[in-house]
Amino acid sequence: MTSDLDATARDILRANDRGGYTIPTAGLYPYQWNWDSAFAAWGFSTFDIDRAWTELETLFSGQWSNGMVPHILFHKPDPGYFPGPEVWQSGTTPPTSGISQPPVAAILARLIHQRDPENSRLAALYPKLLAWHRWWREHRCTHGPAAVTHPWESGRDNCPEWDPGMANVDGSNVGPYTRRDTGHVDPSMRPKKEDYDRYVAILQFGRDHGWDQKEIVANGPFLMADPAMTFILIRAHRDLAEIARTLGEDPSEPESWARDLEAALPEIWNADLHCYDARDLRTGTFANTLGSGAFLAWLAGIENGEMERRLMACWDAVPYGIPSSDPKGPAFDPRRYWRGPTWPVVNALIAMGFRDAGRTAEERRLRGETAALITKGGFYEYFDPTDGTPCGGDTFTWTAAIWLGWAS
Ligand code: 9WN
Repeated sequence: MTSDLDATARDILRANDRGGYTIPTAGLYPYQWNWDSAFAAWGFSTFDIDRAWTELETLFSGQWSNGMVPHILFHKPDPGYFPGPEVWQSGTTPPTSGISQPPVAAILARLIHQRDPENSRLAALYPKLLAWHRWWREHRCTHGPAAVTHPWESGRDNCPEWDPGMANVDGSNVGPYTRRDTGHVDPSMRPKKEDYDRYVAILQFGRDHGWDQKEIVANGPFLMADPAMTFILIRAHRDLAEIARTLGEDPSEPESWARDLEAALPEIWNADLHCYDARDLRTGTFANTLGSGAFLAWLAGIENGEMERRLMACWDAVPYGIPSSDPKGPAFDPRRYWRGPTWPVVNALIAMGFRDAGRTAEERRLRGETAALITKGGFYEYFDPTDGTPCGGDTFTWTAAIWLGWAS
């Protein structure tokens, strides 16, 4: 059984390979996405190490001169996705989006290198990773914790954490546009029209200001501190420092960036919620909602008893995986994208934290629940955590990749 699924997972990665880069799934997502691609590389590393490094190299071929690695690389035009390159207008080659996505590449590059101790390809990537991490430091960590300037930058598009920031975005003047996502999958499982109007409005602000990072952070319509991004960055900075040591480079910069983010954690601790929470940096208000971002504390090695009791109660409320929002909270919607479903890819990141903290029982439980979802439902994008129903896109690259790298 397991070996059949291993073979299917490898077939999915090969079928989604467009020559040097992997699309998340045909139809719905026809381009190269940033964090999907880093997971794809991890999946490839289990059976084709050369292809794994190539995936990361192609991702960094889209790096901007300011160090940012964009969230989408538009290698070849495809009318099946909105918003495409003509909307973003990056002015770069290849054309890209104008925002970034969770920087998991250093975390996964380190795991890939453990399978391939030869240093040359990691060494070539290292300065590019360092430049990207410096971009995060200079343009997204100016308020202390890591911030996102667009819900798409977080990778968790419509999660309830973004509701207070989105409430202040005016989406009424964006002009006509045609969504493509709702033609590929069930619209009731996707973000709503009012969400998309605001996504487009935030995009238009960045584009109309020539993707000037200082202007976007100072005056853009959306700026929220993100616990998930903060925890991912802490872990990624530390892993980058380890990579530096392996290569005989100086690890002190990424080490100090990780320490500074740890020192900023009290700013996103919500004492009423008993866990880390997103915070609107324009108004100072907390989102007051428990989401999967809070669970990524373990990925950064952050623990405390109060948080643990709260998070475990949230997990115990569903049979399948970590829900993307609290099943007992008012926003919970078990099949609507990031407002309740469980995501194998996020479970894999949380499990890395469990493993490193020596929490073998929790790691085993999360792996078992994630494997059950895939075994019963297939390699879908995400799942209903209450009954395991598969949702979103099928033959999904990162679900196949985490199966090969972790869940199998
Ligand atoms: C916008 C590709 C991406 C993931 C994100 C996920 C979704 C895009 C969309 O798909 O976002 O970037 O159009 O909905 O939220 O995490 O990287 O799989």
